[in-house]
Amino acid sequence: MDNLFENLHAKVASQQRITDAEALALFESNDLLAIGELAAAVNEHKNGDRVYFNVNRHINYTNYCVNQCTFCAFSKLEGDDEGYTLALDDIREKAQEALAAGATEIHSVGGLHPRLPFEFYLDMLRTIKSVSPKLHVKAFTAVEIDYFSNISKLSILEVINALREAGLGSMPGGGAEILGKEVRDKICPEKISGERWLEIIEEIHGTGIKSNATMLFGHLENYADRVDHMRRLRELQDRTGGFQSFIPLAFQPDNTRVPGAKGVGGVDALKTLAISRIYLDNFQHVKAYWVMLGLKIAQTALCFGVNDLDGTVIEEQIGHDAGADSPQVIGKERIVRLIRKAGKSPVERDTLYNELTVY
Ligand code: V47
Ligand code: SF4
Repeated sequence: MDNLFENLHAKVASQQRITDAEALALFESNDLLAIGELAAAVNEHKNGDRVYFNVNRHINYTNYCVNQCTFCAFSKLEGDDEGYTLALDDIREKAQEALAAGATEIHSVGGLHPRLPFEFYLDMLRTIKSVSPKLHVKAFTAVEIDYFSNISKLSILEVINALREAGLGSMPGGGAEILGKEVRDKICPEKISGERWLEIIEEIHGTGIKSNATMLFGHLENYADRVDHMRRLRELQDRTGGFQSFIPLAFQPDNTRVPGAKGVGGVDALKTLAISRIYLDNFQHVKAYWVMLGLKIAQTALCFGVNDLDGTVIEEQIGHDAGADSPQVIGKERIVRLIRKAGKSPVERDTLYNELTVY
């Protein structure tokens, strides 16, 4: 073992945080197995051999979006034949199906629709909760919260409070992309800045609402951009403690407009997941989103420090529009089997990581 890994093993064993320079050195190392071993040790200490999943359904209520992020194959402009907006009745039906299939969570995000009023989003939450108050609604990103504030002329806090009253339970981690300005200006110039994303999330955490954090990787960013992204999240988490899990999202290049982007190989995916586990010492969970990673890499990631396999999903659109070749849905039994075959103990959780069934 060379010096880097010796030092880092000693550091993580004594609960010390690794530096940005050390994270960068890990990205530049080709010793994937040593990185994985370190990440697995960190995760073992935090979560033992438990690997979480939940039973959820995605509802992407509209794909119309006033932004045109270059990495996004999901968004459509008005007039496009492939554009859609779900009616409240459709949303109710999808929530009923989810409930009947044993879902505990509805994960709902969409584009920034040019004309829907803020009231639509409140009605959507009320509709889902009317199906069952037990369904946890994890919805909207900081990008949408900022947009709702613009269209409703309410403050961020007023928007959050109105959403919460209508049934919002927590928030997913989308919209973070790469927080640094140079890359962000190239991949999503119309989106709120990285600083604004962090500011809104800080306000959300201040109200007691939990969220996740994502990082979209494998497009135009370099390793230093990834470390800078994670540093900003680690600093915010030090202040709020409001992030539940970190989810590195592997970029899917089909039908997108990112010049020269080729998508993410298995080595880069595993390395990125593992390094995030080592670096983000104040995040309890690192999630492998199998929709973007594929099931095989997502399962392998469980030996590289990852302790969450996301959910059963159902009807995912954002990654599949961009060419993800993973299934649209996988059943609970399959997730349990994948986790067991990785030598771990599957645990079904709810959105807030309360344990529901230990297998
Ligand atoms: O913010 C868009 C990403 C995100 C592409 O919090 C793409 O539990 C890859 O945030 N290739 C939305 N990614 C998805 C998301 C998410 C997913 C699963 C779980 C959770 C959670 C959150 O999808 C967007 C964007 O970063 N995205 N286009 C693409 N071509
Ligand atoms: Fe719109 Fe979100 Fe797609 Fe960007 S990533 S174009 S904000 S739907």
